[in-house]
This record gives sequence, C-alpha cells and structure tokens, in this order.
Amino acid sequence: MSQAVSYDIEGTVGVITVANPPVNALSLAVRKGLLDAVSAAQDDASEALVIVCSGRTFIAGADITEFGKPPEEPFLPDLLDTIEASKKIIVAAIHGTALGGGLETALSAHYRCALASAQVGLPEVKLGLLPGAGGTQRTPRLAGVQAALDLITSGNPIGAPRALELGLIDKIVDGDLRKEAIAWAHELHEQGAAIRKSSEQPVPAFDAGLFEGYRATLAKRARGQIAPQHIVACVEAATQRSFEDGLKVERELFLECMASTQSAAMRHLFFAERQAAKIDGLPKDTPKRPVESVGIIGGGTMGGGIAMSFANAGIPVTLIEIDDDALARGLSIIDKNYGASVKRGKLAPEQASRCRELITGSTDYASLTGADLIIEAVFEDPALKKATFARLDSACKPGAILATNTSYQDVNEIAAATKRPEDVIGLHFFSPANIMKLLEVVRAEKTADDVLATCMSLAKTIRKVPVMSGVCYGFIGNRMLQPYFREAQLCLIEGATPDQVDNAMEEWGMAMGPIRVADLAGIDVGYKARQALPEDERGDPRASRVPDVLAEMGRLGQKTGAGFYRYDPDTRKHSSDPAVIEIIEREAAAFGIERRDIPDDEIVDRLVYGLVNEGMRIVEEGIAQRPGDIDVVYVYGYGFPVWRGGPMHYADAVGIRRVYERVCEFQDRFGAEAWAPAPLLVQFATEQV
Ligand code: 3H9
Repeated sequence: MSQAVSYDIEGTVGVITVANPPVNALSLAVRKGLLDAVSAAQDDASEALVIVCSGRTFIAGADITEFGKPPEEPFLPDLLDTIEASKKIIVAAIHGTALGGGLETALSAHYRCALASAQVGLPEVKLGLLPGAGGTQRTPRLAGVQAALDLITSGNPIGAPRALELGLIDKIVDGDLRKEAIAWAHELHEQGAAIRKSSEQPVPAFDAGLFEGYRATLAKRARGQIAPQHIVACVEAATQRSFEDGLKVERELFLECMASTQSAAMRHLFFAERQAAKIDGLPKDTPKRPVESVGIIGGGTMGGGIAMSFANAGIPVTLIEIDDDALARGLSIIDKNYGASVKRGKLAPEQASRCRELITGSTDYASLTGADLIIEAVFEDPALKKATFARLDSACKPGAILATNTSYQDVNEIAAATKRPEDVIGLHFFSPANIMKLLEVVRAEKTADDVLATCMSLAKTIRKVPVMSGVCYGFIGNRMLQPYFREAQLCLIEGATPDQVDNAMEEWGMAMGPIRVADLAGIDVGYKARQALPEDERGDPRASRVPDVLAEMGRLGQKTGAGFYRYDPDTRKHSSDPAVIEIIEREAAAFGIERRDIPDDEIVDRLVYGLVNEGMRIVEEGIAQRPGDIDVVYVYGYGFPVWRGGPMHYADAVGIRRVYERVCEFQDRFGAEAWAPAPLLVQFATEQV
C-alpha cells in the first residue's frame, strides 16, 4: 500500500481509504495504492469492500498536475477495470465532491452511497477534456443518454438527491458515512447481492435525434471547442457499440483532447485562477475583518447587481440612493432581475424572495453605521466619488471597509478624501454584477493588509473570481482595452467595416466583437471619458473620430436603437448601416487615409497583440502580480475565449518571438509610439532566440 491509500478489515468488510489532501486527486500514488488494495483484498478474509476518502472530499478527479507529463502505470482506465472486475462487492462511499476520475472510480464500483450534501459531476469539459476512464460509457448506461449528455457536456455537478434520481448513486445515507457504508456492504453480501457492473447495464431507450440536437446546440454554445463535440461522439458510441469498443473511442478522443492546445489553455486557467487568489508577500494567516452586513451607495444597474451578489450569498445589504424615487427605481430593477432569474429557472421562487428580503433601501447615510463594508457605486465622476468618500468617512464605524467600484479612477486619490486611507480599497465589479464572475480587487498605496485579505476571501463567498490589481488608469482590464479598441477603430477607418472587425474577432473566439461591445456599453461612455481628459491625452484622433461623430449625432449604441449598427427595437438584433459606412469613409478621407482591404488575420493580430503588449507593461509595472492574473481577468471579465487561455497564455502558445516580430512589424507600419514593444516583451523574445 502507499501512504496515500490504506487498507484495513473492519469486522468482515475491507475498507480502502484514500488520503491524498487537499482533494484526494488520483495521483500515481493513489492509483497504485488502490490497485494494490483491491488486488490484495481479492484473496483475504474480507467478504466485501468499501472505497472511502478521508478529509474534505471524495476523489475530485485525476491529478491535473500530472497532465502533460509522461503517463505512468497503472493507468486509470485499467485500474477501474480491475475495480469493476473484483470478485467481491465494492461499495463507493461519497462525501464532498466526486468529480471526473473520482466519479468514474465510483461508477466502476458495484454500489454507491453518498451523503445528501455530496455532489457528483464530470467537469472534464471545463479543462478541454472528456471523461477518459469510462465516464462516457458508464454514465449513459446508468443515467440514460440525455442526462449523460447534459452532465458531461455542461461539466456542472449535481447534488446527491438528483444523482439518486438518475441512478448514478443507489442510496443516500445520514451520519457517519464510513460506518454506514461498511454496514451496507455487509448487508449486500449477506443478501447475496450481485456483483453489479455498470459496464454490463444496457443503455436505456433514447430518442435517436438527440445527438444531432446536442451537436448543433454545442456548436453555438461552445463555439470553437473540440471537447464538447467529442463527448457527443463518445456517448453516441456507447449506444452503438460494445462497452469495450466504446472505451476505445473514448480513449482515442480523450488523448486527442489531452494533446490539444485548447486543453493546455484551459488547464493553465484552472491553476491561474487559483494562483490569482494568492497575494505574494501576504501571509496566509493575515487576519480578516468580519463582514456581516454591507452598504451600497448608488442603486443603478451596477449598485443593484452588487447588492444581489451579496444577498445571494446570504449577506444583508442596505442600498443608499439620493431620494425616494431613485431608491424605488433601484429596488424595482432588483425585483425585475430576481423575477427574471425565477422565470429562467435559475432560482426557486422561495430562494429569490429570501435573497430579496436581505436587501433594504434607505436615503440616509445614518443607515450605514452598522455596515462592515460599504461599496460606492455612483457615477464615474471624480468629484462625486471623493465627496461620497468624505461622507462615508464620517458616517461609517471605525474599521469598516470603504470600497469604490470605480472602473478607472485613482483609488489613492479617493482614499485621500478620507482620514482612514488604510480602510479604502477598490472593488471593481463587472456588469451585470450579479452574473459576471470577475472582481478586480484594487490595492491602493495605503490599503491595509487585513482589508485586502478580507476582500480576496469575501470574493469567494460571493462566488466571484478575485484578481488583485495595482492602481493605474483602468486597472488591469480596462487599461488593456485601450489599445484593443484603438486598433478596432483604426481598422475601421483604414478600410474594414464594423461587421468585418466584429466577425473576425468572434470567429477567432471572442464572445462579442469590439464594435458591438462599444454599442452595448454605450458610445457616450468613451466619449465622456475622452472629453474629461486634456486634448493631448485623448489618444490617436483617427481612432476616436468616428465614435465622437456618432456620439454627437445621438447614436449612442443599443440604448438609442443605433450606434455603429442599427438595432431592431423588439429583438435587439443588429444590422449594418450604410450611413455609418459613409461616415467612416468621409472621416477617413478627411484624415487623408486611403482605405484598403484588411485581411482578417491582421485585424485579429492587431487587436490581440495590442492586449498582449499592454499586458506585458502591466506585469512589468507590478500592476498585475503575474501574467496568469491577466488571463483570468480577460476570460472572466471580457469574453476572451477560455480555450485560448487568455491573452498572455495565447502569446506563449503562439511563441513570444513571433508575437514580438509582429509587434515590430506593426510598429514599422502603424506608428512608433503606439506599437513600441513593451520592454518585457523584448526581454522574453530575446531570451527565446
Ligand atoms: C479527470 O478526472 C480526467 C479523467 O476523466 C480521466 C483521466 C484518465 N488535481 O479549487 P480549490 C488543487 S480531469 C490536482 O481551491 P475548493 C487546487 O489546485 C479532473 N490538484 O478548492 C488547489 O491547490 P492550491 C476532473 C487539484 O474547495 C487545491 O487543490 N476534476 C485538483 O474551492 C484546492 O482546490 C476536476 O476538474 C486536481 N484534480 O474546490 C475537479 N483539484 O491550494 C477540479 C483541485 O495549491 N477541482 N486541486 O491552489 C475542483 O473543481 C475544485 O478544486 C474542488 C474543490 C471542487 C474539488
């Protein structure tokens, strides 16, 4: 046996215990330990066996840190064959999360019990993979084809009660899982229960048209991704071939996914997300301030969304607005949003009303005296923000955390409007704040360590993915948007159409093209931000001319029915507008630009390498702790394709040298200043020669 797996006989039942913290991943030691234990148990005095895990969870999957390294025997599919072939009954006892290879291990046992709180799932698709140890073959046999397709293509876990309904587990137990599982194994043996192999179960009847439906839906929902389509092929194979032949299909497609750049990108993000939650130099045991109630200043779309995020996590919120009308408007938007969540089946009605009850409104700052955290979400007006913080300083209790949701302003200056800058921090939510996962946590010069530690951990409580940013104009995400949007606009004026720019980026994988994003956000947002800057800080006039003209015409984007595109008032569907092409051509002529055909790959490279080059500066300046943090920001906040791993990972995958050379080419063609390669890009490229 190995240290990671122990084996004892308790009474008449052999108990195999996996102990590989933190999540009992199926490392080589665990696989070896399980194989040894199951093999040894075949000939000992035990009458039946139990597989159970110590610590916080059942096996949470294959060990992702081993991926990409030469595989070592025993391989998981072979181990699971051995488990299933055991001549003694094996019971899997599940608590915590049985995920991926963990659930596959449980499915190769003959019977499964779980605590009601347990969850099971096959999340491989989120790593660009498919279940590679029989999951695509055993799941449809137990749960049916449709449930299997849902479980495996979504990657989302389900609770034990649902797993019981589907037949993925056989029994929910209360109390001491280990004891209950041992008793059940003994009982099964006494009853002469069969050695029930999932692989021998017939696939229940299903609708033959199902597969084409999933293929079509996934082609849209998971555009560009290989794994979801391969999953459909594997489950289809389970319905058409023998178990052994189905396994062969699964193996071949699993290995293809494993070798893909997509899976490498998604595995990178898995670890980058966890790394981003860690602050270098901040001890793990930094004390945290309790946050049991939250105040939010501003009940607009952003403030309301933030309020919902906290209420959804069970934290009471007081929403402050300037007068009763504004407050009523804010609260009614929240009501509408909860109503929509119920309608879409995302929240049960009781759950929605429980959350809604946690949000109260007020027009008086005195209601904030008890709040542990106050988040300001007023208009992006520097004077207003500072005045708000001065008011908060007098209204809030000592030790309360004062946060600003500004998207680009100087948090040091905002903090200086108070007498307690150590309590001030930036919490930059993304709209819609109740849905978007990203939270930029902006550490100002004087932010106290415990304030930072509290906010990083609070982000997890409200189910956000936190990334720390230093203070600079736009922080990590919005700062990088500047070259991205600049290049999008330059491509327009130099010869592309809005459709061409957007389609090129969407086909490359962005959730939404940059011109459509501008229309969605409102063309006035950038316009006002530019107007607030001195003329020499407004950037390349060729890039801002067309949006300025549109803003001045009142074409502000989706909200006015027209911007770069026209929008159908009922469906919000966009269509291209010849009037905009005329404006672009006219403004190009005014700048003396001769419009030309721009290839799609030039559009993509200019926009994406614009992000990369700025990202390099952000890392070098210490605004982001590491390149992976930038990837997390872009994937969770800006619709960057997860399967490309974020801009910095993508640059690595392309080859830093190639990126550098293309940036130099753009510098020659389009402008020395805008395209000056970041020093860190130069350094990495030189090191790669
Ligand atoms: C698979 O199974 C393929 C098979 O089908 C076929 C094979 C042939 N491996 O998330 P947390 C680490 S693919 C290695 O913060 P939580 C994680 O990096 C796999 N390490 O905790 C972190 O380390 P650190 C399918 C892993 O409580 C620490 O554990 N399974 C793994 O918020 C704590 O993690 C999955 O995709 C792993 N599999 O959430 C499940 N998992 O402390 C992936 C975690 O150094 N895991 N670590 O930063 C999860 O979804 C969550 O970790 C879990 C716990 C829900 C389990």
